[in-house]
Amino acid sequence: MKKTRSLRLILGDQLSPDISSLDNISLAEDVVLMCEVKEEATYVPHHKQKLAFIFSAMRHFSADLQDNGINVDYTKLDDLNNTGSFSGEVKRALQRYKCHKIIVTESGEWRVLQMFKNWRKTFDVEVEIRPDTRFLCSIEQFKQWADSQKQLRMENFYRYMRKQTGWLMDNGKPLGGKWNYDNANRKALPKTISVPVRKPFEIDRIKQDVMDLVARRFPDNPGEIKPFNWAVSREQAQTVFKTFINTYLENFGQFQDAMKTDEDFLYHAVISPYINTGLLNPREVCEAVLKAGKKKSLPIETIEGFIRQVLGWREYVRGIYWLKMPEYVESNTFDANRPLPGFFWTADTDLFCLHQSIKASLNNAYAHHIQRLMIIGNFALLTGLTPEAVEEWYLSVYADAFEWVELPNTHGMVLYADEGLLASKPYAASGAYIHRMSDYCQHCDYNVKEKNGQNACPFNYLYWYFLDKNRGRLSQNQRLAMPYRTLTKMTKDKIKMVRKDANAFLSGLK
Ligand code: DLZ
Repeated sequence: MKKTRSLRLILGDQLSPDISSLDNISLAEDVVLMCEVKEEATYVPHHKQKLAFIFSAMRHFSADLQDNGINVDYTKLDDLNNTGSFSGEVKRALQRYKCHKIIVTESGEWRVLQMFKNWRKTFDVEVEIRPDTRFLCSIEQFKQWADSQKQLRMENFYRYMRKQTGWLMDNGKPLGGKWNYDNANRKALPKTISVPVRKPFEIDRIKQDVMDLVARRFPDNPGEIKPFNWAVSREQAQTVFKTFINTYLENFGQFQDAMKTDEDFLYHAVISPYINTGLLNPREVCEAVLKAGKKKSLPIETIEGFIRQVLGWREYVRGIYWLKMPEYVESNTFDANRPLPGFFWTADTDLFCLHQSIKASLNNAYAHHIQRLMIIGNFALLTGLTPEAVEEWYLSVYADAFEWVELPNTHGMVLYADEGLLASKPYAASGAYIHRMSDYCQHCDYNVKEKNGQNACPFNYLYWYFLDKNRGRLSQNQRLAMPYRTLTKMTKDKIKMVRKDANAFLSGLK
């Protein structure tokens, strides 16, 4: 008899009811395979909460599929026969179910896609790899856009996507007259404002089992498992998103770049882990924000700021990743080679802004984008930390981090290690920026107003040291014309002091 059964593999970041690998599934015949495997759990030292979030979300998703009459074969990490890899689990399932075909949605990561392609040679069955239709721009469409461009700038891609979707458009022109309201997204938080507290979810049976598993199997991984406040099902993720719309959205735009001591989430949506694992769909969140903006007459900078992150940045970095992998990782613009300091894993540093941002990352498996870019990333850039180590850290600690999104953001935007392919200038800043955007400096042992000497904020002299050291590469960059004019006017003695302070600081960095 002819075999007609398909094996449909669903990965831990493909937890969407409309994932293409489930299209035209036969409830009578087909089997969905989901597996917790050591290979994925250990390819970087994932934060404990990231592991618990992904495994819990996978188990909930499997239960939801089964409630809908779908046949799911689910391997838990601790199952005795678990081979520890996708390939091993697929092989076992093929033998168990006598399938004639594997169906899978293309993976988010290049490494895993190579594995899928290899299966065409190693398994004696057809392997159908379907496009991931959850993105708003396909890989093919991005390539076509890229071919039409001299430079691959996010802003131009974003405008293209605004035209494609018609979002925030008015007769072919940007709504409100401007494409980008980034300038209006940079207000510092007033002292008196208090951010509404977020309600945690209850720890259900699935979460508790998984938290116990992670605590037992990964005791030395970064971060703490508790408090575990992540939503782990589509229903819970929708609740988080609705709360964002009703409670936080109206202030999100103006305070997008603000930072405040011990306020780890401020007005951010904190939905990136849910979109990146598939619990929420990027189109649905954008449409809901557009609708709320109209209904509540919210300021354009709020709505545009949100749409820019999801329709612009998120789709753009994914496009860059698939356009440039696997070579993308190889460049290292500044030949940066300093090892990651130990405090990245403990937050034990006397630079208060860095302490706050790393502490937030380790406590929550999350930090908002300005902490990631302008505090932790800025420090990594200015001190010349090795790109590979910084990238592994970002991929490990954040619950939303999968290589397709982490790598361009870290390699390109944070470290400018891609020779400026992604960012038009390095995101380098002195203490003045941190002081303007946060209240961190007032709690810090260093003095942000001092430029040199033992008490001076290290970001101050490290910033000028970075520009001085990289004159050859950066001084012709138009976007850096102003700081280079200042640097040119600096006296020799002043530059000597900058170099001395920076070298003393860097030699003490462990
Ligand atoms: C991140 C992750 C982890 C930690 N564990 C699993 C797992 O056990 N099983 C699984 O299907 N997916 C996991 N993931 C997500 C995968 O790493 C992700 O799907 C691939 O990197 C492809 O993007």
